[in-house]
Amino acid sequence: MGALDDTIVAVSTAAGRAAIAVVRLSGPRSHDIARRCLTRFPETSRVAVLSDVRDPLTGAVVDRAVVTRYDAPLSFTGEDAVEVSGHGGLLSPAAVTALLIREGARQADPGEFTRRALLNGKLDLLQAEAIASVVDARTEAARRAALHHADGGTSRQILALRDTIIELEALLAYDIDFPEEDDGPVAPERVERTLALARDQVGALLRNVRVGEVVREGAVVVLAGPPNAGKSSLFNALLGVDRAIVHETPGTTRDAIDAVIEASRWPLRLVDTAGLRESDDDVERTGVEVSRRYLAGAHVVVVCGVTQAEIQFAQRAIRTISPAPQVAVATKRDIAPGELVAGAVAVSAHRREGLSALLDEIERVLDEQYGSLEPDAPVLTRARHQAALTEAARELDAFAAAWSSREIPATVAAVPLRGAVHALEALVGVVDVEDVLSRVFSSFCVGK
Ligand SMILES: Nc1nc2c(ncn2[C@@H]2O[C@H](COP(=O)(O)OP(=O)(O)OP(=O)(O)O)[C@@H](O)[C@H]2O)c(=O)[nH]1
Ligand SMILES: [Mg+2]
Repeated sequence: MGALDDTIVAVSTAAGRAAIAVVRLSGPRSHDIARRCLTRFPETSRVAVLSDVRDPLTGAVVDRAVVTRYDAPLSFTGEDAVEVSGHGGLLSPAAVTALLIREGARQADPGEFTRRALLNGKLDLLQAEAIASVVDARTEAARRAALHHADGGTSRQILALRDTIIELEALLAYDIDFPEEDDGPVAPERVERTLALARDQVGALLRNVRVGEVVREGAVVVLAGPPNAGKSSLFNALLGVDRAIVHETPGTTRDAIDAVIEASRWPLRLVDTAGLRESDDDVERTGVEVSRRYLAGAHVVVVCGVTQAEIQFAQRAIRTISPAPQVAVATKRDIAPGELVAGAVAVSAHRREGLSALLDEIERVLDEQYGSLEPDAPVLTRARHQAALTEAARELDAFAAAWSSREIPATVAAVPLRGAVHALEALVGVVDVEDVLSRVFSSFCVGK
């Protein structure tokens, strides 16, 4: 990763056929370089002008673009910057970029713009990651959670937790400084109260990591049951399009297919699977194996069947494969209307009946498992977040054990608290975390 004193350039929009492509230039020489290659350069910051992009050596016009100038520190990166919004497609943005590189800019590494924003104090690490997450979000809930990070809300909550732990350290330090007083100047209950508060906060954040996975990928909702139960028909009905093949022949579905739908609160990744049964057909057997794998990783299993006996048999069989909570569904209610199946949601894929009742039930089960999804809760989604919070929780546990034994001097007992503070600071990125940065930014897109 280059130094901050060079000027970087990259196409910030996706490659391909498009009306506009934005070429971004950032760094101390960005204005100079752009000025040389443009017939008109904006005179003031944050003002756009229409200009030709022209090769200063040959005089050839490379593109026509709307150019915006940004003066440090009022830019995304905090540096002098220029955005050239020219024609899209594969050739124009590449030609503009090549010209700017020839004139002294350097091709940016993935995420390098955001990295500079971070190093210039425009963002913290959680916010920087959140920007990538907003771009990558595949579910509405993931997008909302990422926006909350990007806005700094999550960072503030984590820093508040860090402050609680620092307060704890301060209480202990006070205790250490005045040991001669009988019970110490700080009531032990006060230390314990603050510790309990910190542990609660870490616990709540850690629980949200589990939710985070679900929010990012969608809760895996596997439709399972015997062949011909109407699973693929239900999958299509819930999706609103015919994706899965439906046929009267049992054993139609061989491969699992999935699709994400937005229910009212949770994003759901519906998976249609092969009907569970012993089969002599190799392909079908492989399909059943795939079903088993999906079942093992399911958050909720929707157990489909036409009769009570069929559903119960499938429920028992699935319980041996998957610990996930089950929602029983009695299918094809249009042809078996009289037959009520106790405890099952009645649906008809053909008539599109019972579908919202089924979605409600799935969401109720998810609420029960993960707590209801609040739009503004700090949802941490990455393995890095989980590792840092687990570390903080472990350090707090270590302190709690040392403190409650009362045999260890407060100075020594307090050591793990520093560890907890460091873990949280690394999470938000307020300390020097060069290696963390490199890992985080390696997954960014170029031009971001
Ligand atoms: N009347 C009625 N028939 C249905 C309904 N849902 C499915 N069927 C019929 O039941 C048969 C099997 O449906 P599928 O959706 O392919 O069943 P499946 O569970 O995916 O079957 P496999 O993939 O073979 O395991 C087809 O002939 C469907 O038209 C329904 O709601 N009402
Ligand atoms: Mg099927």
